[in-house]
Parts: sequence; C-alpha cells; structure tokens
Amino acid sequence: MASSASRAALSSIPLFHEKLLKSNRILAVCGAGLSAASGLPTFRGAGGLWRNHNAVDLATPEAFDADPGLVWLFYAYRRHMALTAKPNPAHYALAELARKRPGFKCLSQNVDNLHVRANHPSDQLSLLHGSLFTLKCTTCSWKDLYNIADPLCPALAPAAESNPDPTKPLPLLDPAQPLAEIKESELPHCPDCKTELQRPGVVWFGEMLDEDMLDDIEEWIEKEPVDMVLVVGTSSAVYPAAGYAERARTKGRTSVVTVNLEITEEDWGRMRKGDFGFEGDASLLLPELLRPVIGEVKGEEEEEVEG
Ligand code: BV8
Ligand code: ZN
Repeated sequence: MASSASRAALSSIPLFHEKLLKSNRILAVCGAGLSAASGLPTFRGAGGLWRNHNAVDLATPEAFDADPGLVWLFYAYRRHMALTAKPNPAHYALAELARKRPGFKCLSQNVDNLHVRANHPSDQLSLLHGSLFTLKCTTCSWKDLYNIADPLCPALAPAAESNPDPTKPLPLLDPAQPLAEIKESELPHCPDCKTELQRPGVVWFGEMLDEDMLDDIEEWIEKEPVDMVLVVGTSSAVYPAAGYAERARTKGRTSVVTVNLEITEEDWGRMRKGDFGFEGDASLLLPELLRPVIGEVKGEEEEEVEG
C-alpha cells in the first residue's frame, strides 16, 4: 500500500515533468477513456451495453456469423458517432509529443480514427485493434482502407439518423423498439468475390492482431530501454494491449504513468517507485502533463484525411 508520502510523489507533476524532460524513449498505451471527452462512450461506461447487448459479445466473429445485420448496425452506429466526434486536446497532445520526440510510439486500442484526424504521425502510431473506417471481405483479401460512407448502405440508414427527440433515447438504441429485420442480401458484399459479406476492419475477440504490427512493436521495445510508458484511459483488461506497460518496463529505469479518470487503491498499490498516477480527464491532464515538451496544445486544426 503506497504511503501518503509516496502517494504524493506518485502524483507530483513537478517530479513527473523532471522525468519527462529526461525521457526520449516513450511508449503510450491508450484506450477508450482517451476519446471519452470527444463524446464517445467507453466499453466499461455507457458504451458497454448496446441495445442490451454487451459490446464485447457483439465484437466477435461468432456474433457476426449469427446475426450480421445486428453486428453491422452496431458498427454502423459507432462509425456514425466517430465521424460526428472530433479529436480532443489529448489526441493533439500525443500527436505533438510524437513530433517533438522521435523516440515516442503510441499504441492505441481505439478504432475511432481520432488519432489520425489529430494528425498523429502514422509511423509513430499503432492501431492495435484496427479501424471502424477500414472495410474488408470476410473471406478473400479484399480491403478498403478508408471508407467513411455514412450510411454505408440503405439497410444501415437507421444507424446514421440523428435523434429526432433528444429527450428520448435514439430509437435504434432503445431495446424496447424492435429493429427492422436486415436480410444478408441488403448488407455490403465484397466487390471482388461478390458472394461474401464485407465486415468492419477491426480485430474481434479471439482474432489475432496484425502480425507485422506486433513484430514491429516487439522490435521497438527490444531496441533500447524505455524511459516512460503512458497508460491513458484504459482499464487494461484486454490482451495483448494490457501487457505492454509491464513488458516495456526496465526496473529502475522506466516510469509507468497511469492517466485515468479513476485510479483504484489497487492500482496505486501496484505502482513502483518512480511511477506516477494522475486521476482525471485525459483531455485536461495530458496537455498539462506534456506541456514542458509540447508547449500549448493548439488542437482543432484538423487535416483532411486522405484515403
Ligand atoms: C488475441 C476492437 C490471439 C473491436 C477490441 C490473456 C489473458 C486473458 C485473455 C486473453 C489473453 N490473451 C488473449 C486473450 C483473449 C482476449 C482478451 O484479452 N480477453 C479479455 C476480455 C480478458 N484477447 C483477444 O481476443 C485478442 N486476440 O489475443 O488473439 C488469441 C486468441 C484467443 C486466445 C488466445 C490468443 C483481441 C482483443 C481485441 C478485441 N477487440 N476492439 C471493437 O472495438 O468493437 S477490444 C476493445 O475493448 C477495445 O479496443 C479495448 O481494447 C477494450 C476496451 O478497453 P478500454 O479501451 O480500456 O475501455 P474500457 O471502457 O474498458 O475502459 C475505459 C477506461 O478509461 C476506464 O479505466 C475508465 O476509468 C477510463 N476513463 C473513462 N473516461 C475517461 C477515462 N480516463 C481518462 N479520461 C476520461 N475522460
Ligand atoms: Zn471477397
């Protein structure tokens, strides 16, 4: 149990800034909490349930096989939400850190494309679980790397509707409102093999992450000791993402820094000397924590994302 003295050291911004200014090799592991301030629900928060379906259950090949219409509505809704959302100062702060620190690498579990829209240098960004805006064939190698059609097809139009009456839940989200049946023939099919369905280019539970990306991350971690790991807005419950912070730790050298709205006693208890914990909204904390290196976060100058 971290004593109050050590708790003070663990959450001291001046001590953190001192370490940051000496840190060249920095890894970030980000989760849904990073995009919360952009209005996107987290998995553990409001986003955990979608029409009384557990989001984690819908993010599986089994769910897609069982009811591709339902799963496509789920993803079409998240595409719509992510398209209407904007990157927040935390996304811009990480992007600026990448420009100021060539030794910075950002691993994100988020599929909302907000890092990319915040102009995060692509060679310093690994999207561990893919993107809502990549489409691929369920069977052949056809892929559309960047598709922002909203709705994606007429059958998925309910997912792109804005809420007629904000006092009521969006009909699509109201489990009491039956969903129009979507026939497989109405869903997007692969333009190459014609017969197979398209699916969202995200990594579902039970599916392997991209091998080349995993090798690239391993190589980066192995190359030299890591000075700092920023663990931002994640419940660290999904692997392999949840294993990288400790994987990158070199005893006595690496500071693991937790930035989260909620840091549990258990989390504090797990921290080691030299680690840090900052409790609060990532979009407010990251610009302040990274200021000595990135200066004032300008934000909002969103670049047109080419396909
Ligand atoms: C795989 C894409 C090979 C789709 C996602 C080892 C041990 C145990 C299990 C496993 C293991 N290895 C593999 C597994 C199985 C599984 C797994 O980890 N299961 C878990 C549930 C135990 N892993 C896999 O299946 C992976 N594949 O390993 O393949 C294999 C296969 C089978 C068996 C062995 C090996 C694939 C995992 C990827 C799944 N796809 N997303 C989609 O998005 O629809 S995961 C998805 O859920 C997200 O991408 C993310 O990873 C996760 C949600 O977590 P978070 O992002 O952290 O969000 P959460 O809501 O949980 O937490 C938000 C946090 O933010 C909270 O802490 C909150 O306090 C904080 N917060 C909130 N607001 C703010 C904030 N913080 C700051 N500011 C705020 N404003
Ligand atoms: Zn195909």
